[in-house]
Amino acid sequence: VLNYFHEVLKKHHAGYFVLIDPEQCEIEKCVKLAREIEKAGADAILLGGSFLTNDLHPIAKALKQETELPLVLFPGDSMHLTPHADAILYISLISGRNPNYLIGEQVKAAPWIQRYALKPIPTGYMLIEGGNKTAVEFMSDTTPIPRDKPDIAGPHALAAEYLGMQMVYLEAGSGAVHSVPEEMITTVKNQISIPLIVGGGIRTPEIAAKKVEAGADFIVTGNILEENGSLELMRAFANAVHG
Ligand code: 1GP
Repeated sequence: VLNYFHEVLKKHHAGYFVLIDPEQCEIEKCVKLAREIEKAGADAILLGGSFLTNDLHPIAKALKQETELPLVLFPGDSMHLTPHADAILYISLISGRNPNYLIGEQVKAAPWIQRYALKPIPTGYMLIEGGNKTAVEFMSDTTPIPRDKPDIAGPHALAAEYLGMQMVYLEAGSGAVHSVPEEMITTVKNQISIPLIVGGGIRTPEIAAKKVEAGADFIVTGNILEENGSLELMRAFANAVHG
């Protein structure tokens, strides 16, 4: 899947991922959304969220059966695992100083990732202040990096690369009032050579295009398509990101 991500970057200016939060949709709605995501030209489906009470297995299984797109888990913790996916963003919340989300959940998840034969993609996950308290901030009990401090974000991303991580994810949090600032994206991008994912609070294709221009390699949208999952809007996002 990581090779596929690199292929996407060779083909397009940047790639587009759509996040499906299993907490926000029942199976049929999730499947319908996934079919539209595929038709719209997105590059992968991320599946996950900060807090989960729905059963992940049947949702992932249905998505896998109904679409050809890579299905990548985006877990909130070590319980959010299923064999019905292609890969998992093996994230360490490096902007925080909570050891449980730096290494604890990863240790608990590792044997299950092996058992389920999921491909782990080591990802340095950085929470950036988004103007409101998001679920990820609350659940992880970590302090986001202030949005006006790109100089703090840069070395975090560089440390992720030096630790051998394969991607960096700048996250304003799902439903953030403010998305990650362009200045921060550019600062981080200039310090690393691994792909940069940006998500949280991106609500229009124009804003997505600005993030790409600033240096984002992959854009993630979630909420906006759960609210308005029109094929047209998804196509507009995919086109804006692919350039
Ligand atoms: C959250 O970055 C994703 O992890 C998506 O955020 O739901 O605000 O688009 P939104």
